[in-house]
This record gives sequence, structure tokens and C-alpha cells, in this order.
Amino acid sequence: MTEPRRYAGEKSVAAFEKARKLMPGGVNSPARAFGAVGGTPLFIDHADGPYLFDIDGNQFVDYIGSWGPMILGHRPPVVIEAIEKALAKGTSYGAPTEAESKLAEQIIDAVPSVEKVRLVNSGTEATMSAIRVARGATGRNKVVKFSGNYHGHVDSLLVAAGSAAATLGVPDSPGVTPGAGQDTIVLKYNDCDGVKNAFSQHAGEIAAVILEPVVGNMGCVPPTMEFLETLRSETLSDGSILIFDEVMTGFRLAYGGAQERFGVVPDMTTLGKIVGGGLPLGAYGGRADIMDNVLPAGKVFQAGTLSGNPVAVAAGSATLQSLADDPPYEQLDAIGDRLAAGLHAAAAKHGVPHQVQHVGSMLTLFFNARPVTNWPEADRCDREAFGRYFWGLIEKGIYMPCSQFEALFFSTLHTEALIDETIDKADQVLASL
Ligand code: HOZ
Repeated sequence: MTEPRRYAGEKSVAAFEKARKLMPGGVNSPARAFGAVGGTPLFIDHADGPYLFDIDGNQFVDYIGSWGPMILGHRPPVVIEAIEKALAKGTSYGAPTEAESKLAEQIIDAVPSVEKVRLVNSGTEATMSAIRVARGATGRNKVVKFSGNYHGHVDSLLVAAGSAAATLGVPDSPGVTPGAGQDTIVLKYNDCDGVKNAFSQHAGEIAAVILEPVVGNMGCVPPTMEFLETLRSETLSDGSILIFDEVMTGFRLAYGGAQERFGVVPDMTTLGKIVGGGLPLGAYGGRADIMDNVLPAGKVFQAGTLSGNPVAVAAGSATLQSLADDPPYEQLDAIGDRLAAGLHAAAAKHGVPHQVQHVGSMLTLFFNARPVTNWPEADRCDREAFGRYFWGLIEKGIYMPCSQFEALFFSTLHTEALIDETIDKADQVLASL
């Protein structure tokens, strides 16, 4: 088999050489270094609508959308205007603003499980804090998570983790002490018996169960309804707190997130990405009696100088307003169905063993002959084939996530014509694999 050309223009190659001398691996977050597919990452100059432009002047149809936030495409005028208005007043106060209450109200109105919410700066902060609050509220230590699910780089959750941790072969990171992980119980996603066994073995000890209600961090893996319902009933009868990590799915799969889409309401929810409209903002919330454990209402400590930052709040608030005023979810579902059907037909035509799995505007083409319902099954994908597919599409101007274990995202600006162009190019690449 001939090695595919690792396409990256001269300027990206030079920029990466420089960056590698300055930052670990040349990046500020590992997934974007292209480690899973080999070659040089493309350095981005700017973005517009559904497109990314690299510093060599190449244009790409963007299917990462900043790994989730850009549901309205890049630089939506309503969001840019809101940011500009906030900027004109100041960039950080370290004191309360009315805008924070407005965003809190928008989140509470949208997300069924959230009665009170705390704004933070990232999804990682949101999950880290939610776990602490769940432990504080229940007086219990153990936390259940699922292999291949990723909840940011929180020590106790960086066990059998998905996303870049799985991609780069460090699902259990060095630096996480045995103590930090000793209260984490790792189970298999979609495994109802595993959940029931854990609750019978550790009755009264489990503070929380945390999961991605649709996994994006081992590629797109939907839950079964039975799995979600088992989680809900087991946690309720044990007095444990069910946490949906909706950092990826929140405001994406429905305005109220996966919990609205599937009709299963957890006790707590973590949010990030879309809630910040492309700026650094996360949030965690839930039942008022649980959230009232957070300082200064209660005693569970959590704080942040930049939490509720006015510029990020303005971007998030404007994004949510736009999604509420003009809900795009039927359109996104239809586009997702079109992309899934087209990719499946192309892969089948060329005899490529594959699965296309999607929910709304999250989708993965797995190079795997069998359905992917959990991490051991995801781990059996043909990563080499994925790498060739990824680079083949880059050469044709399509920018997919640079790992088999990251879902792709698209925006309201990905038209049927763009989707058809993508399918056509994928067809050509799959023919040549
Ligand atoms: N954690 C993100 C994907 N699940 C990747 C962030 C990045 O590398 O930019």
C-alpha cells in the first residue's frame, strides 16, 4: 500500500516546527496535534460560516466546529454583535452582572434537570465541580463512569477515558495517583447488568454516576433506552446522583440536550461548548437541593475569578437566544440523516467494512464491520484506514475530526449542497482506500 501524502502547506509545517519548540507537542490540547492520523496539523488563520481557512490559504468544509461549540457556524453576526457590545463595556469584573442571571435563566428554562446553575470556564471545571458537589451532597465517595467516556481532564475521571486519552493510548494518565482513582468504578457503556451489579455490590456507597448520554468521545455511540432507564431507576432507588455530561450534547441534540431528546431527566447536568457560544464557558446545574450545597449557599467549595466572564456570557447568551428563537433541530436531524445515508452508501459501494452511527448533528463513520456500542468494540476499529480516509478528505478540502474516536459536528450553515459535496468526496476517497 502506498503511503498517502500528509498534506500540510509550507506555512503550517513551519508553524508547527516553531510551536513544538514552545509548547508540549506544539499544541495546547492534544487532540488537535493530528497524532492519531500522523503528519502535521494545519494551522488555522480564520473561519467563516461552515469553513476553516489555514495559513497556507486553503479552504476546508469544517466538520469539527471547534469540537462542538459552533452550532451556528463560525462568526454568526448575532453572536459577534453581542460580544462587541460586551467588549465595549469591559472584559472582566470579578463581581456579579445581570447578564449572568440572564444566561442562568436561559439554561434553567432549556435544560429539564436544571433548577439552579453555576457558571464556570470549561467543561472540565463543570464535571470536576459536579462530582465534588455530588460527593458533598450524598456524603459518599464512589463514582461510576463508563470506559471510553471522557469528562475532561479531571483526575478521578481520567480512568479508561475516551477522546485524546484513548486516541493517544493513555486512557489512564501518568500523574493520576492511585488514590485519585480508587473511588472510581469503571463500567462498560450500554451494559445494564454491569450497572445493576455495581449497585448491588456497592449499595449506599455510590455518590454519582456520570456519563455522556450520547458518547462523542469514542466516536458517536448512542445509548440504548434500556441503559438510560436502568441508570435512572438504579440511581433513584439507591439515592445516588445521576449526572449527564452534556458538554457535547447540550443545546446540540435538542435545545434541552440529550435529556430532552430521550426523555430521561438526570439529577445534575454539566455543560460546555455551545453554552459559551465559542468562548471559554462551562456550567453545572441540577436540582436546587443539590446545588444549594455549593458555597456560599452551602459548604462545597468551588470558585473562579473568570467564572461568569461578561464576554463569554454574552456569546453564550446570544447563541442560546438564537437557538430558542429559531430552533434548528429538525433541520440538523435531516442533514444528519442525509450525511449518514450518503456515507453509508459510499462505503458499502466500495466494500469498506464500516458503521455509520449518528444522532442529530453528531456522527461517526467507524471503520469497523460491527456496530459500536461500547469502548471494547470501538477499540477494534481499523485506525489505519481511518487515517487514510482523514488525509484523503483533507486533500479534497474536507476537515473531519483527526481521530476515529471523536464525533464530527456540523452547523446550521452546512447546507444540503455542502453535504452532497462531502459525500461525493468521501466516495472518491473510500474508493481509493
Ligand atoms: N477535548 C476535545 C475533543 N473531545 C478536543 C479539544 C482540542 O484538542 O481542541
